[in-house]
Amino acid sequence: MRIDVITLFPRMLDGFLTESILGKGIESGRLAVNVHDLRQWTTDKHRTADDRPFGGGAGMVLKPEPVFAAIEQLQTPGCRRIYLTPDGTPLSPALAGELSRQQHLVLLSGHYEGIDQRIRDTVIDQEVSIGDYVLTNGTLAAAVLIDALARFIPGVLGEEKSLTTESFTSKLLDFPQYTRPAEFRGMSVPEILLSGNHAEIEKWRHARQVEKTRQVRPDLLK
Ligand code: 6GU
Repeated sequence: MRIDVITLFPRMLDGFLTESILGKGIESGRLAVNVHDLRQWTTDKHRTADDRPFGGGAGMVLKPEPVFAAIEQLQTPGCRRIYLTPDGTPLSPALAGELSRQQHLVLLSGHYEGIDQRIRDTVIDQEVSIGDYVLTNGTLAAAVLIDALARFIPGVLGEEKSLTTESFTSKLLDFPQYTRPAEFRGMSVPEILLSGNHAEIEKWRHARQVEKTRQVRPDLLK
């Protein structure tokens, strides 16, 4: 899968793309992420990518010219062009899974008060939000989207089976995990986990999941 990110803050993604599970997916060639500085498509000497909004108001708005030029250069037939914005469709596991099956995504990160509406009307296919809070720009949201969908690309997550047992694919929150030592500062690991009785362990874990979900996210049980 190929992903192109267009942003005013390309360096925000540096560490994110080289570390951890995602870095391995990129190394293995299953995922290729290219980060582009929007300013490379500006044409004036100040490299202006934004301007004040018509009609007045606070903040700055991304200008159409560099964004159209960027998307027109990077897009391929059949690719999905996505704008990250707090007024987009909420990101869900289903959406992350669907996007992970695309061949090519172009992700546009906006900033400040937004982007010229003509961009959204013409060269954007889908608008995605990562939650009901506002970030200063969409670059971290693009990172979140990439991370969420990379987990659905076969071979990117080390162990395939962790996908199916984790939170939200099952609609239950996770059970508690423990590792060595069995006793730490007077706190013991629950006896059942040391018993080797896998049927009983499964039962215990499921009960903890239901208990945790009822406490923290009762809406998921409805
Ligand atoms: Cl996609 N962008 C910004 N700027 N803020 C957000 C967001 C996106 N999703 C939630 N908050």
